[in-house]
Amino acid sequence: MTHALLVIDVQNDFCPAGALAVEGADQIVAGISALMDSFVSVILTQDWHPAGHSSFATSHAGKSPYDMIEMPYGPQVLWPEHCVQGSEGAAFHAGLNVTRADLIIRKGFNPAIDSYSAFFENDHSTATGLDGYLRSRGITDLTLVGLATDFCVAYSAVDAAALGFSVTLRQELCRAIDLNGSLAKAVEDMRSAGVHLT
Ligand code: VGL
Ligand code: ZN
Repeated sequence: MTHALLVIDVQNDFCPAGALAVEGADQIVAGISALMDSFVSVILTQDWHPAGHSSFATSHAGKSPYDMIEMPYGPQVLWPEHCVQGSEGAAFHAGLNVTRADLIIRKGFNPAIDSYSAFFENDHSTATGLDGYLRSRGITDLTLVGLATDFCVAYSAVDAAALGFSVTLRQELCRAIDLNGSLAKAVEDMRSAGVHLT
């Protein structure tokens, strides 16, 4: 059994003062960096959108942030512009110990498809390559922490469990957006997928 820590999207734009601020996000950063010492492998994800990305409300005439639209792959929330490639908002929070990362996996770079999960884009079929990386390294168990509990963390946890990894979510080291009950739904989805929630 080899156990890795998967740190989801601890980036400036999801922290207070960021473009898509998640309440209390800065409170979990020191705890996540400290937790890295307990793992042989640490993997980070980084939301990484080109300018004009299809998940941005500004890319759709007449739409506002948090509106829903129908994309070819299903319903999609529209977001404020965030985590634009190379921007300060896309950079990791200064308190995150990025030195410990074996791998940084970027996602959301396809202009036409959003990617919440660290494993698949939102079409649920285009792979990011993380599954193959973990299997090649013999990693069987994952602990997840980061942002946001009800979007990128939950999608990653559910996909990881479905792919056969043993998945633990440290809820105290996550923070949620909680849009129209999305947190309660995400917790239920993770429970039914077999994710162990602490
Ligand atoms: C996220 C919305 C848009 C996340 C990323 O990291 O949870 N949420 N892009
Ligand atoms: Zn995003």
